[in-house]
Amino acid sequence: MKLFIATSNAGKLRELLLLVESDSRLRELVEPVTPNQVGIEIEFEEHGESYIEVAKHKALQAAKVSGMVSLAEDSGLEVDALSGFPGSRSARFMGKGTSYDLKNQAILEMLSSVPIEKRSARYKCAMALATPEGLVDVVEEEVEGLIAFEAVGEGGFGYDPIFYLPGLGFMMAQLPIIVKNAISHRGKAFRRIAHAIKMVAARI
Ligand code: ITT
Repeated sequence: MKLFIATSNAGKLRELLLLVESDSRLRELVEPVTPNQVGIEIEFEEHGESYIEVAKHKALQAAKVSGMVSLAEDSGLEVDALSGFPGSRSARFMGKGTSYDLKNQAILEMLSSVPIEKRSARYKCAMALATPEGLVDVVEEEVEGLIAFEAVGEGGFGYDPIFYLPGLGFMMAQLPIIVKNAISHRGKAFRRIAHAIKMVAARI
């Protein structure tokens, strides 16, 4: 079965492709298809609802446009000291074209006087699976961390250089992608929805 990985975000795409690849049963059942491979430009209109609602909307829209079973997700970084900001505005904060070096510096500056014990944050990810006939499943997961005092690491994408994992003692951007997938909001959400993907693939 073809599975359309409906995202315009290269970092998300890389992680999702590896998640499919890492599951031996899925690898047999599913052929992942990227927007580039089929010449579909993903440009979701974002509605200001919950991650779950936005993820559902993205997956349904993608399935309709592509005619394929589609996987989409909506995610964001929530910083407690900023009352959950940037949250659903994580991609649009300072403009979509602004580099994450600048976005990360801006967040570090906003938190410059915030002590370590008040720097808690989390990544959230809602992931949805839809067929052209309708929604199949949606899940939401998160990973807790702290906003560091400086950006470190070259891996991952987005806010990963400032997202510190106290349990591991590393920034998210210091983890190899396979380790990030093992602990991340996206990896956890994917492993939960993988069951639904297998069910749909077995039925088709
Ligand atoms: P699509 O809607 O096309 O999938 P997008 O980047 O616009 O791509 P979102 O609206 O879901 O996606 O925004 C998610 C943003 O949250 C993303 O652009 C990053 O800024 C941030 N983010 C989410 N997961 C992340 C991760 O694992 N590492 C770093 N930043 C992340």
